[in-house]
Amino acid sequence: MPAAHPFQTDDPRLQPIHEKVLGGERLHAEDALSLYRSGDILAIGWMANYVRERMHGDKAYFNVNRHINPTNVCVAACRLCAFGRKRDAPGAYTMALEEAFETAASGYSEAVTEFHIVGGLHPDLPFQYFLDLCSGLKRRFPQVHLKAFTMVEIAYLSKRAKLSIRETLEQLKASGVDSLPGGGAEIFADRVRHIICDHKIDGDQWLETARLAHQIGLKSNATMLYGHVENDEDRVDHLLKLRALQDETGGFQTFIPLAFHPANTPLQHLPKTTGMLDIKQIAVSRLVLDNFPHIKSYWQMMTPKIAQISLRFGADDMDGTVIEEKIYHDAGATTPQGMRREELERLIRATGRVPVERDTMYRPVTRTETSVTVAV
Ligand code: V47
Repeated sequence: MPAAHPFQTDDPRLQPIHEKVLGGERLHAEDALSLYRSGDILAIGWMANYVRERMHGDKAYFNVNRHINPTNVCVAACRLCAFGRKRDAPGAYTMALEEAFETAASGYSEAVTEFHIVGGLHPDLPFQYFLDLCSGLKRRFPQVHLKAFTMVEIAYLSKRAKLSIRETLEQLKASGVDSLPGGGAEIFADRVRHIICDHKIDGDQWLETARLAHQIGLKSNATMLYGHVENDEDRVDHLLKLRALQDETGGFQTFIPLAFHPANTPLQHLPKTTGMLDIKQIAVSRLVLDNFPHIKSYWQMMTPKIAQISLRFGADDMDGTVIEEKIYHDAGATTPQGMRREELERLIRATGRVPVERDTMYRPVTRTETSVTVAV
């Protein structure tokens, strides 16, 4: 059983939570609020680590993936974002399909197992472009998993194509989409959404789109963007809504808390998140989302150092090699735009965990000099 060291805290609010955690009992909204309001990060981390080790032992997952952002042209103009551009603005780009296939192929020497594909809400690109993108990638790279399009993009594409969300998802699935990434969830509360992403689908629509994806057999991830204008109650509300949907569908694989990077956004007057909040957010996520198999500490946005420490505070996954990250780098991230597999493994080993290369479905991947095999 995990955690040989005794649990200690001088914060009386944490004692009853500790008892629930040991007994495998579900935490409620007030418990989650107490966790956010306590300064005892070691006690919170102890509990999150206990749960993490109960679920995954010493395994720490990563994958070898490539990001493809086919366009940064976006009609939404979210205040949280430094990536999107209006069609004619300097720096706006849209990849021709051949360009997207070439992008996919570059860096392929690492034998990626996943393409993570997200982009702006383009006012003119037809739905067929996205179907052709996916079917073309599948034809060229049949063994690579396509984790493509956030709930926000799905809802937008369905409007553009004049199809229901279900039909949109079904057509994308038939063209090669294997699962959906977790972006666009931000914070579900309307008050916050009006400030940071006024033109996006609302929280209920995000959840409904995820529900429909899960119903047709597409797994997805979920994210939460924190560290801007939200408060503790908003974060708790967000986590509990995700937990409730997961009870219903079981379709979420991984939860990824994303720290807000203010640089180059209309919210650049806001301060960056602190290390304390980043680590606490990982731990609270692990404790509250008891039905999510995985908590990812995305090194690109957490920094490799914080992501590494989070493997002892509730996270069991660091995401991947992430060749060519753009969204955070446009928002001032100073992390590298990719990391080699050996470096990720070194960071994980230094925490005393065992690195496990996984595919998107968390099946172990075995590599030799000449082959990549996924255990089924
Ligand atoms: O939805 C945008 C966020 C998300 C900023 O599913 C910003 O495996 C911080 O969802 N500062 C996209 N965050 C990234 C994402 C993701 C990343 C890694 C793995 C997975 C997965 C999903 O990035 C957006 C938004 O929430 N974002 N701008 C910014 N300035």
